[in-house]
Amino acid sequence: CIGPNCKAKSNSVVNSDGGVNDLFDASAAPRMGWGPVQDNMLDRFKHGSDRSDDTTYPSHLLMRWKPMPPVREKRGKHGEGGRGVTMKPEQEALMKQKFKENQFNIIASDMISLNRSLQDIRQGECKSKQYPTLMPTTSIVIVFHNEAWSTLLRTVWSVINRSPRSLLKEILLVDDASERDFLGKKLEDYVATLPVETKVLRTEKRSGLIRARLLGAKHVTGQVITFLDAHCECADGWLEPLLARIVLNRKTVVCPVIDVISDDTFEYVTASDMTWGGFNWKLNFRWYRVPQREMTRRNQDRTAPLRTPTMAGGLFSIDKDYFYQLGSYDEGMDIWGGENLEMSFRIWMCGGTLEISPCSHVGHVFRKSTPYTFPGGTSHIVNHNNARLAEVWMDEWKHFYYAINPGASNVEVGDVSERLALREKLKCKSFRWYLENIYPESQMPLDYYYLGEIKNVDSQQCLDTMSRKSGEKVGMSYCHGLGGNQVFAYTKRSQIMSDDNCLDASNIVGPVSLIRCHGLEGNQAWVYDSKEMTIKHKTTDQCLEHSMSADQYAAILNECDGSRSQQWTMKSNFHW
Ligand code: LR7
Ligand code: MN
Repeated sequence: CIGPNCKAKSNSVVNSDGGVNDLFDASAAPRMGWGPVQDNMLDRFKHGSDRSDDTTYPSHLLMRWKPMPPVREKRGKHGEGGRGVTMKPEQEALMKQKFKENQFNIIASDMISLNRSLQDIRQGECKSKQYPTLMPTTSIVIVFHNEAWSTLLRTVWSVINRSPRSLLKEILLVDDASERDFLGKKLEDYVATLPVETKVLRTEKRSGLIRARLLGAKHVTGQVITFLDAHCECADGWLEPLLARIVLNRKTVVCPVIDVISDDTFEYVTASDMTWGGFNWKLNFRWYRVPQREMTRRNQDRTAPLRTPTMAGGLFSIDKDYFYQLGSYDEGMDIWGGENLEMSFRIWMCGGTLEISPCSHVGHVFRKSTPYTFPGGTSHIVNHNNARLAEVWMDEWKHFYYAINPGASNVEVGDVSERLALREKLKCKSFRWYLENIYPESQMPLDYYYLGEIKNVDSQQCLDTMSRKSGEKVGMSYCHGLGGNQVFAYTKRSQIMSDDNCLDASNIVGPVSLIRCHGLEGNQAWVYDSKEMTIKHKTTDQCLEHSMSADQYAAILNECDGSRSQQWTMKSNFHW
């Protein structure tokens, strides 16, 4: 992620503890030669499922395949086995200077073979999993704008080297109006020499990644579309687990675990398989820890597919017909952002399933900022895309987005009538259904009394997060009436929250703080009495007070005394 407020994925290591195999045994699958299979042969693939027929994969579209042998380590070369590159001190200056061009260390990347080997980092159980003998083919779609040569081609080679050849229909590289010479004819000449059919498509003008992907999808001749970013490395056995889920249910969209390729050394670092995708009020995609609830559903099996509320957006496989049936992408979205949550909500609300397959691993170079331009301005574009997503899919919860990000209420959303018609046509469920059934852990409160500013009657100042982090005290400041840091929700679970932080009085003396909401009441439970205008802390029965004496910018807890400094209004003076 490179958007505003982006936090790069943290490095962590996979623990390998296994469980029961979720996929069926391929030895039980029908044995036959190449070519079409009969419908009844596929019945074997469906046992134990309660799917309706439109999720069944058409059997004549399936292929036999065999796994690829691992890429051998090239001795003495840089970065082999996924190791990082150590730079000589005299290279540092040049490295720093060139870092800006891609927002990663291009010198390190250029030192590493396009065919470099990686450690087989899969959990033990994954290595012995059996996949269906017959699976659909896939086309790989990689969009890019001004990507570096070595990262782009290493992505391509990792696909070629680690995907079963009979399942790999073609690779489509979509150049989104890059301005780098080597991405022109040189790239076309190079791909002509590759052992797998690879095409370069070009958008006429800068289209953004969403429309570039749509152009790529149009040219796909395989059965499944697999999207990748242009700076990835696919690990051993990455493709089979993705396609296997789609054979079982055509309406499953599957993501790999996204490992971290260091933007500095290009070391390949395994990511945790215990994280899934969520989002916050600002509609940023975020990684969160997989809750116990989902582990229970998976029988504690860490190799079983993980149902994730949202996906990061760049790396996933989807059946081609399902992609279009589901409404592909919103063409009104520009450059970068929003399409990942838009598609995630759409998949779940309209009858599909979104998963992460813990046995599939693909590395991605996570960058701390964006190297390319956003014509029209980064925040304008991201706000525009997110507003479209909020207007079409989020029902009343769109207000949380506009409240915390007031800049978005003024951007032009454009015409969303086609997307609303799509939601109607597909008979999609409500956002409430999504929050209740798919993402109850979300920080979007299901039921709430109030969303707006909380103003002290005495000082006429407002509670303000001051953009502080979890654990710090809540601020008080002049009520600006713009929302943002002064927006709080008072929920039916008695929380007073701003995004994922809750007003918390764990310090009985001293200022009240903002701490990550835990949903367990305790120090985070408050009762607003609209007659007395008090905000009472449930467990201590004390009142929230704007203290002018000790620290005039702090809110504290004190014995309730009916004073004006303990009176608060929850009245919105702004419109979203
Ligand atoms: O105008 C553009 N045209 C493009 O073709 C802008 C970008 N692109 C290409 C770009 O070259 C790259 O290949 O689009 C791809 C994604 O852009 P990145 O790599 O600059 O951004 P990112 O890695 O932060 O993108 C993440 O969020 C995006 C939101 O729109 C997309 O969903 C990306 O696919 C997504 N990447 C991933 O999910 C990989 C894991 C990152 C995380 C979290
Ligand atoms: Mn990327």
